[in-house]
Amino acid sequence: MLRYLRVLLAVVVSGLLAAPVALAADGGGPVVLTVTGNIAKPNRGPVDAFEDAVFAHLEVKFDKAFTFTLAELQSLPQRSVTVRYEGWPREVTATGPEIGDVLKAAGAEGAKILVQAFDGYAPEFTGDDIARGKLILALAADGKPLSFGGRGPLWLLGPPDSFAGQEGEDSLAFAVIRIDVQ
Ligand SMILES: Nc1nc2c(c(=O)[nH]1)N[C@H]1C(S)=C(S)[C@@H](COP(=O)(O)O)O[C@H]1N2
Ligand SMILES: [Mo]
Repeated sequence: MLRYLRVLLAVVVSGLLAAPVALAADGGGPVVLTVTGNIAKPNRGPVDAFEDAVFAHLEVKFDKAFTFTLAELQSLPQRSVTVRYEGWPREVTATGPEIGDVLKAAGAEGAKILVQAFDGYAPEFTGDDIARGKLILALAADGKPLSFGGRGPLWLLGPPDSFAGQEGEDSLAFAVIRIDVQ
């Protein structure tokens, strides 16, 4: 009987401990970025019409992808961009991983890089644009994490010469949810 109780106690305790450990192992939070297209090491399967409601709404289709949580993006080398585009009330210093480093971590390679936002806005870049190494996926600005409903949680940002033919802040998408590489 005592032995039975001890086993029962062990099962209950391990059950209590299991949940937080699992959360830490996946990066500690929800997925904030999905990289699709030509990726070498996918960590998830095809778009699911029910679970992936926003992708389904935007008519996004993929059969494999590589996902990042915010913590995983924070664990990549962080870069800063200080910029003030026309019409902004002040200069902004934003930090986050360089987009090339994000693609490298996802094992993504290609000449056509589409950065898609929550509202469907989806500017396209070339491999040469990315190779300039000037575009970051900002996670924070002026020391504060970017919010959903604000410019976050991920904001594509760079100085005025970040990519070929750049005109001001055109193509600098806020609320980025997906990068597709072809
Ligand atoms: N998600 C998203 N990001 C976007 C856009 C958009 O429509 N959706 N418009 C772009 C364009 S064309 C410009 S000029 C700037 C406008 O940003 P502002 O609010 O700082 O003027 O955001 C860019 N990022
Ligand atoms: Mo614009």
